[in-house]
Amino acid sequence: MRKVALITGITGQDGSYLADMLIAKGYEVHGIIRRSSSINTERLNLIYSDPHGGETKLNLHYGDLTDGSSLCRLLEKILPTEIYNLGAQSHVRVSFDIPEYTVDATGMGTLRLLEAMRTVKCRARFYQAGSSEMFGGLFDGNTILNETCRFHPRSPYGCAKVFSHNIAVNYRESYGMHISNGILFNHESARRGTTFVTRKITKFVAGLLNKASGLQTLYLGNLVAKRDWGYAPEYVRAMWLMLQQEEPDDYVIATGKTYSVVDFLEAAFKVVGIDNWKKYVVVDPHYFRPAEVEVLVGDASKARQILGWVPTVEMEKLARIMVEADAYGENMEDVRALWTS
Ligand code: NAP
Ligand code: F7E
Repeated sequence: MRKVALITGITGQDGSYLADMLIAKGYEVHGIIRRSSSINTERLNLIYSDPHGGETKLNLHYGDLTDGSSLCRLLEKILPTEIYNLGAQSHVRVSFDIPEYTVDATGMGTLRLLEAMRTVKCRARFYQAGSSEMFGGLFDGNTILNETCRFHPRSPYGCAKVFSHNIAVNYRESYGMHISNGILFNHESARRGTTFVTRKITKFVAGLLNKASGLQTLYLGNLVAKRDWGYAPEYVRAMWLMLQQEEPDDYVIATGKTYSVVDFLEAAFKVVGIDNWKKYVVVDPHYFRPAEVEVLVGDASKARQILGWVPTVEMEKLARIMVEADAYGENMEDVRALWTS
């Protein structure tokens, strides 16, 4: 059977891992990339090969979630059997600065892609990258969030993701499309963007090992916020598992444990043998958000029962993996082992 995947957001953290995993599973992988003045396909370096050199399993195409006609043309050309919609303006703080663009790409982009599918009669299975930010400020200190909890987004990004989730459910119900929504809690890795809090910390900590780096102060925002942090390579496997099910459905993907930014700081500094992280950290209100999501923790029991998905990397191990990768480079053997175990 043809196994052809189309990934939006392939240059991002999750897209690059997913592409690697799918190629190993024998898929022909296609990804949509945006034109930019400098090349930003760095995360794909390990799996990219020049198409002029013969057959390649990774195919990149220019397109954009804000440009519906490009999506139609690509679907007609590629004829995917699975579509993973990971493209988004994914930074919560930045979504307050560019709300219109965020909603256009992260919200309307999903609708454009689904409409493109209807227009060209594409029956591919579809994964929508939902987020724990959709729950937002719901946490009351007791509730571990699952698929039955209501949404209360606290940012333009969260609002856009709620729209995408709802339109995905609506297209599943209206047109019988095989669409699954993942509601993923924070997941991090060596490939995490450097302005997200975990990677900002691990990059700084690894820099302390290199005296020449010169950075002695780490400016951060809200240190008491708590997140359910998992490991991205495990989370992309959950996306794939969702599309292998006979019936489409919605799943929370999370570790079930929550830690503060302070906890993560302590764990990351401990990797390089420093107890007194306070000596290096200064709180800068610039990084505060107009509305914050204080605590998130997810219940992935449904994914465990139906998909057989179980996370194995928790916060302390995650901090170690990330600091070591920032210091010495990513260990892809360990990453790929997670997809075959
Ligand atoms: P990421 O590293 O920020 O990657 C986002 C990707 O989307 C990049 O490839 C980016 O391209 C692309 N993109 C941005 N705007 C686009 C547009 N207008 N058209 C097409 N592509 C566009 O995000 P990630 O961490 O891999 O997350 C993947 C998806 O899961 C996102 O939808 C995110 O919102 C969602 N999510 C992430 C988490 C998490 O903790 N990581 C949790 C829940 C949900 P450029 O490289 O050109 O910028
Ligand atoms: O913030 C606090 C900040 O930007 C985590 C995205 O992948 O996960 C991500 O969104 C917490 C927040 O991730 C800094 O206020 C403190 O409480 O790393 P973050 P996020 O906002 O949780 C969700 C699930 C997604 O879907 C998103 O796409 O850390 N914080 N100091 C800081 N955050 C940042 N970025 N920078 C700081 O200096």
